[in-house]
Amino acid sequence: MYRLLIGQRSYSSWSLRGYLSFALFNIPVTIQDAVIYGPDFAEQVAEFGGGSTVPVAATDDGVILRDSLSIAWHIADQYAHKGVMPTHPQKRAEAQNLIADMHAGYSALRGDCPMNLRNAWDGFHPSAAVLQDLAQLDARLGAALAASDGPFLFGTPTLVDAFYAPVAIRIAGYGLPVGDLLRAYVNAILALPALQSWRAEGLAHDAEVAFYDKAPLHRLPFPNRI
Ligand SMILES: N[C@@H](CCC(=O)N[C@@H](CS)C(=O)NCC(=O)O)C(=O)O
Repeated sequence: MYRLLIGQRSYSSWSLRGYLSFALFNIPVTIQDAVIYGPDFAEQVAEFGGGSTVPVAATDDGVILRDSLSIAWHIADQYAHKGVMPTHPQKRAEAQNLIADMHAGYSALRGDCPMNLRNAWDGFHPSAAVLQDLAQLDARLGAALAASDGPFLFGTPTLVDAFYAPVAIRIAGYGLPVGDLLRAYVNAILALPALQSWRAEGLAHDAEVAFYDKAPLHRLPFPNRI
């Protein structure tokens, strides 16, 4: 049985990736909540066996996974039979490339458009660097979606979708310009029951954090589809 330490569901994009790495494949996991930047955060993460960030996953027999990427690797190793990654060698290599892209890159998009499942924002103007990230996303995710015919990057949900769900949320929340294939993908991600229940829990329990407020942009309800 797995335990997973996460930050606030409304805001913690890496926690969401960790959670979906279990939930998309119905792998049982018990969630423990931490408040990022709260007074006990560092202690909670250390007690759980992590480093300094969430998510952290643990098993009763002493396995500790202290990064979203190591969680994904572990799931790919242990649950291959659940179709968590493509098996065709070229598709699998591209799936690994896409996960690596997400873990290491898209820093302008991540920095300028923090994930926020509580509100959307009207009138956001992406910088040139964000537009460059979006162009790369359109090209790389668009190629995967065209090859698989959707609705997910490799047809059925895989770990790659766990990694890109927070990007779909940013596209929806900041009204970012993307092509038709990516728009349809955003809607497929927003309709995932695992994401909807995650969002509902966050709305019910998370306190609003001022850092994520994009005023003077106009606040809108977060959309169910774009
Ligand atoms: N490389 C880490 C990044 C995780 C990360 O930055 N998590 C954020 C929450 S979304 C965090 O814990 N921030 C707290 C901090 O940096 O002190 C991973 O992929 O797991």
